Amino acid sequence: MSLSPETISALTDKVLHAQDHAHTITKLTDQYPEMSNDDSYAVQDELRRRWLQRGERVVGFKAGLTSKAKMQQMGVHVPSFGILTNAMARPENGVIEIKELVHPRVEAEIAFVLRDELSGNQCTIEQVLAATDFIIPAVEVIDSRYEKFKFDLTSVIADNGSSARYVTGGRPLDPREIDLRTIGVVIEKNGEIQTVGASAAVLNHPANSILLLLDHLAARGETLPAGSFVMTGGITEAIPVAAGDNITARYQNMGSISFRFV
Ligand code: OOG
Ligand code: MG
Repeated sequence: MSLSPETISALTDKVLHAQDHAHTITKLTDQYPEMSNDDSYAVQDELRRRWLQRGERVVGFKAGLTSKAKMQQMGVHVPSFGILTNAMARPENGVIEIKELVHPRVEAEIAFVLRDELSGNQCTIEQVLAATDFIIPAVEVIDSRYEKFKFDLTSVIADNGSSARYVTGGRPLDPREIDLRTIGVVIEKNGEIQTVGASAAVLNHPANSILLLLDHLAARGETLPAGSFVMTGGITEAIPVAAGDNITARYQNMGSISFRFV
């Protein structure tokens, strides 16, 4: 950590204002080049405190930048983690207000819901699957608060990994019933295919995102509580959206998720 608690608090104010009021800010590392990833996770801690204070509930976490497509699109080659609250959730077949966002993009992910707590940095994929209640399709709407959607790892962590909205839906599955590496996904915008992928794109197996998240949490003395909802990262590159766009993400054997931007 290189920044003082006062600076972390001021940076949290800045990020939270941009998130709440849908405006851009310059990269935090432009102002504080010495800022570290630990400083940025301290900003996330402070964001979490503010959200809890105003009555939001933490429902889980997201891993991001976990596929080659996403790393190449963003020019950042190390995964990041973020916090998810109930206020970011939107219903399947519902609408998402574009005016609440800066320059949103959508990405299709596999999400896990845990039945049991997971902790420590020694877990295996088998342990993750045994602790999982179900997996479910999730479309994340990311919305960087940084100008032109351009950032470095330290800055994007402080913006909670560009988290903005997410929509779950389709068909939940027992992760032991299918091969988690070969789930195909198709993203359509207004009926036209935008991109296709398979779930192995996420670190060879989406449960590897959970293992990285557990390492991250263990290093901070935290665990992944029972009931956690975890999004494992975009399988393909993210697709820009505008008002009027209809989005459908189709998952092999897991149904589909649709919603609309207004
Ligand atoms: C960072 C968040 C990445 C994912 O699934 O890869 C992410 C970004 O691309 O803005 O959520
Ligand atoms: Mg994502």
